[in-house]
Order: sequence, then structure tokens, then C-alpha cells
Amino acid sequence: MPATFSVIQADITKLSVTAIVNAANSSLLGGGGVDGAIHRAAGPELVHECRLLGGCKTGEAKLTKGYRLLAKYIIHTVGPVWRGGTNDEPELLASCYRRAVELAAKNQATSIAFPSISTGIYGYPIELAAMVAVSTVRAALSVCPSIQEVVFCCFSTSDLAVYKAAVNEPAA
Ligand code: AR6
Repeated sequence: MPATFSVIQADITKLSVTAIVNAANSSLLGGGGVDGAIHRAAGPELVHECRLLGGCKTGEAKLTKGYRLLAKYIIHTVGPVWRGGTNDEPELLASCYRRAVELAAKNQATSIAFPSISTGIYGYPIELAAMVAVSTVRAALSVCPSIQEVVFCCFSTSDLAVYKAAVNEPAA
């Protein structure tokens, strides 16, 4: 069975999936945006586990438990800061999505939810980022068929419309 893709507008910390992805920074010790929301919702044990991970490079991903979240796992990945698009930003962003899918599959996750990595504080243009997200996850799933459900979790109505267009759903 091919995986189902859904695009929703929600707070990712509330989702009931095996793994949620965090748009973290290289320290993995928390920050603003979705990272801050995930750390607040998961509780203080999360940062204790993160301290043991030794940080994370841009384009890489590391897994922790979900603690107080409904999600069993949090996959922390570090997206690129947008610097005009000619500094490997697309490759690094694609790597975040690919590595997250690989880690989820390695840990027997059947469902995974992504925020729009790099498009907040890191400034990646949303239309470009959504295309990278959808195409990379589609390709990664062909080698990780155990994942049955993929959720692109948008925070704003305008991001929702962009992601719906990227997965070819009609805008609401
Ligand atoms: N649920 C889903 N999406 C959210 C939530 C939420 N609760 N909160 C924000 N977003 P950002 P980045 C959306 O800035 O650009 C942190 O300080 C938000 O609207 O969180 O990768 C880290 O520590 C946007 O669409 O991540 C890093 O230093 C998307 O999540 C830096 O920000 C990503 O925005 C990473 O910047």
C-alpha cells in the first residue's frame, strides 16, 4: 500500500503519530518556533536526552523519545539558514527530510509528521521549501515502505495553501 500524504493546519505537538520532526538548531538544546513548542510540550526530560546527543549538523537528524507528547519519537533535524539559495540550501533541506524518513523507518515508525523546516526563523522561501519537502519525502518512501502515513503540518493558513498545491491537492 502506498503511503497516504496529508496536509493539515495544526500544532505539531498535538499530533498522534509515531514520530514528529523538530526543526531544531545545531545545539539541539531548544530554541524558538516549533523547536520551543516541542520542548515545552515534551517537558524538561527532553533537553536532558538532547544534551547527550552532542549536537547535530545541518542536514542531519537525531532521534529522541517523545516524553509527554503523544508521539513516541521526536526526530530533530537542522535545516539550512537561507542565504540566497546558492549555498547548498536545497540539498541540505532535502537531506533533512531524507534523514528523518530513514530514522523513522529504522525505528519502525509507521507515521511521521513534518513541520515546514527552515521556513520560519531560518528564512527559506515557503514555495521552494514545500517542493523540496514533498519531492524528497516521496522519493525517500520508495526505499522506506514501512511508513504508511506522512503528515505535512502547517502552522499558518498561507503555508497550508502552498503545501496543498505542492502535493497537488486543491486549495480549500
Ligand atoms: N506546530 C507546527 N508548526 C509550527 C509550530 C507548531 N507548534 N510552531 C511554529 N511552526 P521555525 P526554522 C512553524 O522558525 O525556520 C528555532 O529557534 C513555523 O510557522 O520553527 O527551521 C530553532 O531552535 C514555520 O512554518 O524553524 C532554530 O534556531 C515552521 O514551523 C530555528 O528556529 C518552521 O519555523 C530554526 O528555524
